[in-house]
Amino acid sequence: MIRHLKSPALFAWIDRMPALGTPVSVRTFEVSNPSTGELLAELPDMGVEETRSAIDKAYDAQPGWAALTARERSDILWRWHQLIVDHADDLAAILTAEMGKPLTEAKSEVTHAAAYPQWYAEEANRIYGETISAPSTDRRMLVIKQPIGVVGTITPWNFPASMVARKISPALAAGCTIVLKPAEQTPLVAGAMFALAHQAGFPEGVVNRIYASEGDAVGRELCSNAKVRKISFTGSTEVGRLLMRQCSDQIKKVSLELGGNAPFIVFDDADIDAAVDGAIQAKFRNGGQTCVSANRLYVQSGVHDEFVGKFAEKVCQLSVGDGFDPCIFIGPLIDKRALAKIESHIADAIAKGGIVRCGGDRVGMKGTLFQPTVLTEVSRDMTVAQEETFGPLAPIIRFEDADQVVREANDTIYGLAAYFYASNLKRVWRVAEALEYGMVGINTGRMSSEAAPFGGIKQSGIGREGSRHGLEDYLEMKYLCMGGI
Ligand code: TXE
Repeated sequence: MIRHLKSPALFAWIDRMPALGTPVSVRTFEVSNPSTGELLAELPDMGVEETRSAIDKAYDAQPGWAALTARERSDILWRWHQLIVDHADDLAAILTAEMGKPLTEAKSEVTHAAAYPQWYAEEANRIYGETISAPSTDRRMLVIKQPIGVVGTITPWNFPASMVARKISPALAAGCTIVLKPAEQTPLVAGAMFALAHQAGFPEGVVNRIYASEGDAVGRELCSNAKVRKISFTGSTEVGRLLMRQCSDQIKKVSLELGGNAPFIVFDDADIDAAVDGAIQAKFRNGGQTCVSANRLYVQSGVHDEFVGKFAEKVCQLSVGDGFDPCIFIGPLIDKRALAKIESHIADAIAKGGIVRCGGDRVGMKGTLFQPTVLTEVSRDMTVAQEETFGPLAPIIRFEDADQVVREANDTIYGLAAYFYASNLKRVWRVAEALEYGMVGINTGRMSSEAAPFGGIKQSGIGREGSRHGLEDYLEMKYLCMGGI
């Protein structure tokens, strides 16, 4: 069913599905390979009842999990990390089969995923409170940190392994228990990661999952059930807004990692070859289907033609195809809707004067393969400059004025990631500080790391994932004051 799987046992949990959720829905949904359309698995389509039952289990298990020592929680996270590393090849093969990304990219995603339980196994031992100098001698005042409780998490399809690890590792390290619903397009690698978590020894009820063909019913239950104390979501801004509204009745905490519209600015003092390579990384990694994908490439007039020439030449050589083909750089788009979106962005740009420098078409009629595409003469009124394309399309906008370009780059509802290439130190500092984004890549097209706080401002989200800041998002602060001393 899935090619190149060394250990089919990693897939065996699918056969055991009926035993995992109670009660089990009689409805099912299909998971297929977006490159070929091949059916990979059929999973039970769970709903409100199964979600409620998973929440109950997580709720009952939470006090016991929080009562373990940090070292005990850490040891289990370490084992999970090691199991992910040991099964990296198989996890990558499952990921490529259901999502389509090239196998080498899938492998590096799994390695990245494994880094989160490792990082938070260490961080679990560093949850500190504080003591406060009391204003009177008969008092003692301090702050302690405690786990929030049950966390409901919903993950997307674009990084189906690392999103699971990035969300649940800090929650588990903090002493929270979780209920997770992976994206309907990519539940298989998430299921395999859970099978390994089970093997690692998380106690019954600590890690719970729900498989569903859509997010609406499960999401509503997670938001409205009072036993869930926090929602952590990665996906579209539209669904993030909806979840926030649904959480408002109970003032439930939310962490949201939503859409972006990342500018990638090349100033005239940049190293152009480095900027070309950085732009290829920032634009075409994961076929452009990342929330930090360079969505608008601004290139200063003096270096515009040189940049466009070198960039288009390299982009034309990026091969597209089945993720299992070792020669390809870009896999398929996730579905037909994504294909329609990229085509409509290109058509709109051409109608308004945009020029296709390379690509611009589908590859074959089966599946959802699309050529890596470079558009020039792009202007701000084009949809491609306003909306996240989420595909292998690089629109290039020429600019003259360095101050004006920063204002334009900031003129969006989003604020997740921005990139720029420059060498003048004064410019580097000024631009880095002026960009209204949660993350800024300076002379690099790649910046995700378990050691760094990932997240956005404005309508790109709330909260941070990764680093010590990611752990704080799963802890409540409690002030203790003792009198009569
Ligand atoms: O996202 P959705 P989609 C952006 C990107 C992309 C667009 C649409 O621009 O083109 O969103 O992608 C669950 N209640 N990003 O449609 O719908 C769903 O089941 C609760 C950015 O895939 O937000 C899945 O698990 N949950 C991004 C998850 O939300 C609901 C990653 C994401 O699906 C729900 C993906 C509901 N009503 C897309 N509706 C990023 N930030 O990296 C859906 N879901």
